[in-house]
Amino acid sequence: MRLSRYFLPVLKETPAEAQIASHRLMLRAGMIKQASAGIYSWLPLGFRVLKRIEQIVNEEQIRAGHIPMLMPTLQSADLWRDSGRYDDYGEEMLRITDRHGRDMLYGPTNEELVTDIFRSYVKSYKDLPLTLYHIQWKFRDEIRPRFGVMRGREFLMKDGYNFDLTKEDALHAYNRHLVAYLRTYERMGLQAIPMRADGGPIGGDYTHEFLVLADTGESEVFYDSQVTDLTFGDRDIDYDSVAQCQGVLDEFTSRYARTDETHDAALFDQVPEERRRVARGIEVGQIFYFGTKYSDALGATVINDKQEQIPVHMGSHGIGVSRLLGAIIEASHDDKGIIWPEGVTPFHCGIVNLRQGDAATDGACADLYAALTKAGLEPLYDDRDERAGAKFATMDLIGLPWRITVGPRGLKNGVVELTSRKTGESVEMSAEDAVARIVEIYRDI
Ligand code: 5CA
Repeated sequence: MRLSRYFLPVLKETPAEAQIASHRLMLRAGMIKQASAGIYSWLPLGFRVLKRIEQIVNEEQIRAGHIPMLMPTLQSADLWRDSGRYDDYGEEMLRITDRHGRDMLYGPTNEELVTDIFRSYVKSYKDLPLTLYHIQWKFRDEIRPRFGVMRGREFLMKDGYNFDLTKEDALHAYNRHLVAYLRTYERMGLQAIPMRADGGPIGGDYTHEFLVLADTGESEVFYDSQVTDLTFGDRDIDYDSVAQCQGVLDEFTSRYARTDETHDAALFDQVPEERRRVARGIEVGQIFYFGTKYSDALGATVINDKQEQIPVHMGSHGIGVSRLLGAIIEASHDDKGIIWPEGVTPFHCGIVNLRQGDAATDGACADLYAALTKAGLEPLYDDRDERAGAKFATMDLIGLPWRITVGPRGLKNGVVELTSRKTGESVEMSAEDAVARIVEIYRDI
């Protein structure tokens, strides 16, 4: 993409309404624009990152054997009356009446709808296990939407639902989700720690939240510092292996790590004092096992091998897709702007032309652009007629991990400059080497 033809409305001023870095930077980098309280338009740069995050979530869900689909945002109130949640959900639910006077709602989550789909088609234990998921907009009429996409009213969520014959099978599905989530967050450059939590309006008493540690997080968390040493890395997991998935769950959840809702001071005291931590975190996902709560209420049963009709065991599993942008920026920025991890960056690298209009630099930039594009990468080429300082400031603000700077002086010596946004380090090399280096960096991402 050429910046001169793109739509990147960066702001010079720091927006007064933004209290935390990620919100400020998303506004300044022209990623989002508030449409009304807690509701945002995703401008092209923000939309790109959102799509990358969705793609990683999709890839990891499919790898775990979960099946993508799409359910609507608007739902009929009837199903929610059957489950008993129509009244329970309270004022957070946006209720709508259609022209025929029918009660509708903008879905805050999808347990009812997916259970209805399940009960309409699945009749036999032979069709289990089954996990369906979608990535869809949700609406929760939060009393205090704040921090930009972090606590929105309209937000994008991946929500998945497992249907299993037995509790053991459903717990395997739970563990599978935990593994898939660990992989998902790590690919985004995040450490998200599973912590025992509370079921809230979704229900169930077996649930973990995934928290990214950050001073600006809304949740208070208590943990054994050893949990921060754990990484999933590139281990190969067989998602069908009950033992392997259970092993990962045990490894990642055996040390004390809880949100304030389930914090147990007596248990926490058993952690050696030098390892006890009290901090804040951003909840980027949550997994639940809630047994037969919805299948009992909505009649989701299957016939087992003894010809008995039994309710299925279920769980639901959510990732805050739009919230993740905020969480990633909170975890990765400096005073100049965002520092995107390579896994989610909106463009793979920037190209800065220091003398726009000069035949040699224009030509070298065009060649670089073509070579990167040919290699399957998406560069953002700043071809505007601007001062170098302004171009660098824009690149630093929008946070592309790599920048290639092309100027007349370097070209005379046959070199361009490759700069890491993270370390600020610059290395001179030939344009071909710079392309090869970038290709190499993104090879396994
Ligand atoms: N049905 C279950 C799991 S599919 C569910 O709704 N879980 S949840 O309530 O925990 O939401 C899943 C994730 O969505 C949360 O972990 C959080 O990351 C994100 N989320 C929840 N509320 C908001 C909000 N108001 N703004 C942005 N993200 C949110």
